[in-house]
Amino acid sequence: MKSRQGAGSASRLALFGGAPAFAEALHVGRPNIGDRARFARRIEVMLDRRWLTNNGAYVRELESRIARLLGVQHCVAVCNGTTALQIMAKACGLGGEIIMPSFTFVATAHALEWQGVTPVFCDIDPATHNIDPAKVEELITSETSAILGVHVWGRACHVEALERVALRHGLSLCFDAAHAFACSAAGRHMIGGGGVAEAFSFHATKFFNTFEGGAITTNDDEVAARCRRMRDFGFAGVDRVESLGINGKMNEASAAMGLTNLEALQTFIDANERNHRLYRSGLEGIPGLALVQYPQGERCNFQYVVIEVDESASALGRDELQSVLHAENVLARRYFFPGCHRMPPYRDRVLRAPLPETDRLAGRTLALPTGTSVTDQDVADVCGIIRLAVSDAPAVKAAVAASTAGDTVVAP
Ligand code: T4K
Repeated sequence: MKSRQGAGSASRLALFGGAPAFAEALHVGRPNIGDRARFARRIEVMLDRRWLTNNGAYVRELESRIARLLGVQHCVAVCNGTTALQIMAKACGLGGEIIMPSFTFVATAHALEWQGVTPVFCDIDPATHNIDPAKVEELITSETSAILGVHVWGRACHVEALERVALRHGLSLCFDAAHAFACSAAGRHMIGGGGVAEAFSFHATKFFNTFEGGAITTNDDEVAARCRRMRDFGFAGVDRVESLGINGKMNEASAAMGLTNLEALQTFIDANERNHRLYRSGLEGIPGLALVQYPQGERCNFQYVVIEVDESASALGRDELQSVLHAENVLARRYFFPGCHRMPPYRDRVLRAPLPETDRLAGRTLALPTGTSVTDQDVADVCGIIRLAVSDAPAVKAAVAASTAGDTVVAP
């Protein structure tokens, strides 16, 4: 790998025709994997038991361990985070319109829209990247049934402020906690027990994964019972269907992965925290670059390393920086660009209120590789590439424009 240390000409960047810094792609979402031997043993046991899905022993064990970890009464494991959101919404009786942020992965909106509930997009607080409670109220109509907060990057929403708005208007409050497994809110409570219910994703790219998977957590016995029924076609017993349902069950291989990864949870968090710390020092002082920080005094999973690029100070836009990194085989991602409200089918609708902060942020954020497969040297190299690119921003800008237009890229 070529040296990235020190100031120098950006001509060393792969953008100008050199070899990429990374021979293999450095991904943002490489899965964390716990002890393989323990996982393999669990799979053997599962095969011997010949019980592969439908509320198996591993699923039940995983649910009770997660409930204990999060300090919540009920955990209902399901096949993915999107289904968790859908079952949660249905089990909580949400309909009509739901107020939610646009600055989130599109699954949050799709999960609602898919079942005929209309997402109404609310702007975010630029300081937290989360839904702005002060802006929720002006979006409420007689059709509104709920507020759906998203704990973006695992940083808790302003739960109490949202609770106050929900209470004032008789709305339900639920959360998309896809990013927030093992994180706390307000320094005390683990995320999972907020609002009526919360929905988690355990997708392969999440720091804790069950291949595909997710869960709904709640302290409400009725909601939990409905979620259990609904994930299993509405069955409440053999041959006894009590409600509408779907197939949202988690299988035993996924639960075995979950149990194995739970045992390694702290190792994953430590690796993420270390990477985050290394990025913080590696990116320090680069003009126009701000690393999203995690709140002191909270439990955090540090699973996203996100930078905000302020082009007026860096002289390089977020997309240009992404082009530089991609040329080096660093597959940084523009989470969450361009915001749900600018994607089909939502983009053809009239917004109830403008979303200036969402638009601004969606043009500035870039997620960088982290996780247990990312080494200290990888982080140092990624930081070196970014520093080099910003140090010679005008030349890099011109080169990105030329390569986009299909022209010859001229080294500075
Ligand atoms: N709510 C929120 C707030 C969410 O962020 C998500 C999902 C959901 C709800 C829905 O939960 P799920 O239904 O997905 O459980 C990824 C994930 O697929 C998605 O789960 C996640 N959020 C979102 C933020 O990121 P993509 O489209 O970026 O995935 P993809 O395939 O491009 O993978 C990302 C990176 O990870 C790539 O560089 C490739 C790498 N990768 C991926 C997989 C699957 C690996 O290295 N190994 C792998 O096995 O959405």
